[in-house]
Amino acid sequence: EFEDAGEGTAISMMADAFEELSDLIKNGNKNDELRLKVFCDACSLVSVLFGSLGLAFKFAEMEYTSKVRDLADAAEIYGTLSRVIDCDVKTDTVKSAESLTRKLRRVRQGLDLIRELFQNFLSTDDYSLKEAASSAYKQVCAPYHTWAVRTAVSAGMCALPTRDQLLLNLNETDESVEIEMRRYIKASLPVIKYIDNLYTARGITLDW
Ligand code: 1PZ
Repeated sequence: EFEDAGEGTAISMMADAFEELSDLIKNGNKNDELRLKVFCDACSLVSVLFGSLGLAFKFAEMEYTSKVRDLADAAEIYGTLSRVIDCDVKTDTVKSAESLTRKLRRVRQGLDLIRELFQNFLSTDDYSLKEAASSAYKQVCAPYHTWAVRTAVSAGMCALPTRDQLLLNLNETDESVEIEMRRYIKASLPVIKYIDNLYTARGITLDW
């Protein structure tokens, strides 16, 4: 399903992009300077994963990609992630329905969901994709979702492919997927922490 474009598999491209982001954060981004454009480019690579999950997660894909797109569209105006939040703080719209700071928070939750899912997936061969995904969702996103959304997601989980089918869809083997997932897990953590810090440094809690 996923076409190998000659630059590696979907997961390896995601891992590459997040390693670059985490390097940027480590080297000289101490002053909140991560560029929104660079961040959104990395986040949009995640969309390729959705194609490997089947139709049940079409709505999750649309939800995630539209938020990344809205952030990307604002990249020229705002420049950096920190400016987005500063502007919403100023206008008191941090948590407002269509605010970019809210969209950034949701995209961050998506990145964390994938990290948790990969971690579960690798923790034991006996874990089905459905179990790995359900438990990741329960931990990372469910607390912030409405009952209706949680119900739809748990219905969708039943339609997830098997482990083996997922590997086929992603063009990975047991060995290669472990390497790539571990790279993403390691590289996404500093990025997630960096985003969380942008909020907490401005006195915004992370309980939403
Ligand atoms: C192999 C991977 C299997 C993973 C399956 C995970 C399924 C997660 C499904 C999430 C569905 C979200 C549906 C809509 C949620 C919205 O209510 C919220 C709040 O939006 P707001 O009110 O702020 O406008 N939206 C979100 O939380 C953003 C969506 C994040 C989900 C991204 C998932 C990305 C990872 C999928 C792996 C490919």
